[in-house]
Amino acid sequence: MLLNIATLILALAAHRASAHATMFGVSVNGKDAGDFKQFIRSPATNDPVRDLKSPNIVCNTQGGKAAPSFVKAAAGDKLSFRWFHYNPADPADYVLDPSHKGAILTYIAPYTTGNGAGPIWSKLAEEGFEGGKWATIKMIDNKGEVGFTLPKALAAGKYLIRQELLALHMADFAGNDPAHPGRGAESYPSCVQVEVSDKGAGDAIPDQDFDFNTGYKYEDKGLHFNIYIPFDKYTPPGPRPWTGK
Ligand SMILES: [Cu+2]
Repeated sequence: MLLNIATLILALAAHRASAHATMFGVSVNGKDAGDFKQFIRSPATNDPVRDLKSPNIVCNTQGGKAAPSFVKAAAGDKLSFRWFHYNPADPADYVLDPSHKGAILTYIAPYTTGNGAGPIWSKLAEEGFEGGKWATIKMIDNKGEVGFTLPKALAAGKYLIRQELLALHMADFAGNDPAHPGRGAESYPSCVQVEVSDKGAGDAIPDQDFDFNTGYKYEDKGLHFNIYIPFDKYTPPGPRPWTGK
């Protein structure tokens, strides 16, 4: 009981409203892709999403508002998404509060102007707790950048790429536990419009058909996980990554 109270105080203290993050940029093979508002469907705030039944869990609160343009890339390119707390131009600001320990997951779907709800997603990359460090802490160490590679086999065309910080600092109780309201994993999803060129592209269409509203469950061990006690292993929610093979 004492441990539980200590954990609760720790978790509540960690959850300052100001401690969240959102996505502020994209690089392709190390080159900045320019004004992020052109291709990221940015939410109006940096608040987390906790409701697994809401379409906001997919591409956040502005997910159904298409951005004007696309990041141009090729199959096999190394993409990098850049996260920050609030204002990357403010030298006193920071990437993410280190209380927000958790996983970083990247998914892809065929392009839609809609909000991304439905069984259209495949996972491209995931990192949870490896080498003694949470993925979000590695991201902070890496100045907010999270890299991944577009599979060589990926077909040319327009896509949405969704990257999610999955903070687990409140996830020692399930997100729908009536006895512990406001707890559970905090998702920070962001969707980027990407156009993959014909050059060097394969012909594989991502086909995992994952649906966040039915595939993410409150009791999933990847979303309901106590980071404050010793553990052997953490497995993120969702399928294992699609490789195009
Ligand atoms: Cu936060």
